[in-house]
Amino acid sequence: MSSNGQVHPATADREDGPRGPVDSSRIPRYAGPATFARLPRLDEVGTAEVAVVGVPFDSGVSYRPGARFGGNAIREASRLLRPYNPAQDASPFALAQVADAGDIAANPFRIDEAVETIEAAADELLATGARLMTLGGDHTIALPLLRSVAKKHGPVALLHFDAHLDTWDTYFGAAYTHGTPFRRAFEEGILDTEALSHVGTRGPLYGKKDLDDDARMGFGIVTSADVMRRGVDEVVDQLRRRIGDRPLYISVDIDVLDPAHAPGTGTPEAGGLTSRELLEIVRGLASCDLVSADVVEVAPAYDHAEITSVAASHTAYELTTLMARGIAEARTDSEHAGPTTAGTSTARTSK
Ligand SMILES: [Mn+2]
Repeated sequence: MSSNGQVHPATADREDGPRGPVDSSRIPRYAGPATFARLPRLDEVGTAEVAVVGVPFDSGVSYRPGARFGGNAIREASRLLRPYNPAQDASPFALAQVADAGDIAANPFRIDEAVETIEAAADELLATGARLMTLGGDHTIALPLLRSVAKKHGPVALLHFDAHLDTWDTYFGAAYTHGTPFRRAFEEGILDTEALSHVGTRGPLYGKKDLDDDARMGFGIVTSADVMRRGVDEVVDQLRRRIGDRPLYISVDIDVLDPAHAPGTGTPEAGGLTSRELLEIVRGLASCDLVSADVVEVAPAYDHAEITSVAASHTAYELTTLMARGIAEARTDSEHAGPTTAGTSTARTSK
């Protein structure tokens, strides 16, 4: 992203801890180019502990296109996020350096090449020590992201919020689509099959075999109706038991939400979660070792009044907070283990 028109010129100095968002009491929230949560760009801070990265790719969709515009819609809707998260009692941008890494330039005409490009770009960011908070893009992008994360951590636990299973085999003979990433990931052995869960599943399938295949891969399902009947706390307990202390990847297809809460998406299904339920389940996973996450399938052309992108921006904020808390905890543990220089817990505001 260009710095032209930037109203908060970067400072190179990071010695006082993470650089936080632009001060919205001094510079109006609606001014200047949008980065996620008004955070600095990655090139302004050098390295980040959490890199927010866009993947404007939607050539893998089976129905409505448009998720290529999702990342920037989420960034625009994230202007109203504030630095303290009371639900998790944490200031994520002070606990860790979070920065907007811009977009991965994936080829819209060659899906195979795009998948390779996304994997290589994710490898590069992960190699710097960053965790990824990826903004989609359609769900195809989860496969290269999981490949990259598994190279670093080994097979990962997967928590998949979605109306759909996304473990179908092919569409029109194509292996890489937004309905097939988790079957490919299973086949490649990059998922920990003891800890795979779908949450929010609902809607018609092609046949019962879809569910049989999915169960054979090791997935457990918490349907949208289960969340309603059993409640958030019980669902969170079950998920946490299943995940344990494994490295965890969370993939959120925004169509997990009811179309009332997320109309701007490619394959909407009635009877979904509320945004309140989704945010509460995510917050409940604070003890888990979240190594990276994505929020995908925001298609702003079908949105109204930023309903969908606001929900997505808050979801990404909660996920980012989980990662920042994990990073801060790991730092505290290593400080107790040996004499290292302590970082401060306050983020400076970008001027
Ligand atoms: Mn999906």
